[in-house]
Amino acid sequence: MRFDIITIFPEMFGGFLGAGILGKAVAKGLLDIRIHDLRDQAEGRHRQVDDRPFGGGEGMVLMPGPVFQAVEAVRESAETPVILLSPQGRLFNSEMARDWAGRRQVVLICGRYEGVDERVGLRLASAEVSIGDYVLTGGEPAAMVVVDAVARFVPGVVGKAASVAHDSFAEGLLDCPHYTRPRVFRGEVVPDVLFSGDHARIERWRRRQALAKTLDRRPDLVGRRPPAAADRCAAATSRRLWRPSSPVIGRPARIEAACRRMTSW
Ligand code: 9D3
Repeated sequence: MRFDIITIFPEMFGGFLGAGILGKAVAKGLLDIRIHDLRDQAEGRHRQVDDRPFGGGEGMVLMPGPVFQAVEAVRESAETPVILLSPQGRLFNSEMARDWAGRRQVVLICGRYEGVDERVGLRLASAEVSIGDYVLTGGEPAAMVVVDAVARFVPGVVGKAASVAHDSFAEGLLDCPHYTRPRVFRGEVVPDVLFSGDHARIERWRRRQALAKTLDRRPDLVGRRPPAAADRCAAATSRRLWRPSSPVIGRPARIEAACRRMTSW
């Protein structure tokens, strides 16, 4: 799969592409990640890619010309998703990552300054995406986040050990706690159940911990996921907050109430 990233700071991507799981995938030829300097598309002696906003105001706006040129020079087909990274975008999520991982090519445009000419988002990009409610200095770190999350869904990029299908967001829950040696660390002990050798009990414990952590920290995730018998069971065995017969989905108010009542399991 091929990524084309359009940026005015190509040097930011060096370390990101050279190391770790992504570096290995690039070396194996599973990913082809190309960085393009927007200034290569600029005209004139000053290689200008930004200008002052019409109507007045602070800062500079990326001009549409160089951005359109850059995208049109790299896109292989009209089907290629063209993603504008911007604070005004829709929130990036796992479904978008999975969708884009199924494409031959994805083009990413990194925003900067006070913004990008509106016609880029309107007529060139197929999606405008933000990675969260915090202000970055530019779209480059956001592009790295998107590439990383998309790449994980490309077959062969992630090994069995970190199996994509079993990952927490795929199941709609946060991960359960993990422990390793030593058994006692600075007075904190590893839960006994993990030494019981009873794999069914350990699985139930992990499931319940994952559910408890999710309800505590990310109740928004619980409302979205499909009902699973195992979770109704786990919930019922811990505090009877939910009866085994009560469907988990479609009742956000009920889930909210359960979350508020629950402090610990
Ligand atoms: C003055 C108003 N600001 C908009 C909130 C201007 C502005 C701030 C930061 C314009 C661009 C940026 C740079 N950020 C991104 O390009 C960006 C971003 C982000 O800041 N947060 C979360 N996701 C993203 S994706 C691209």
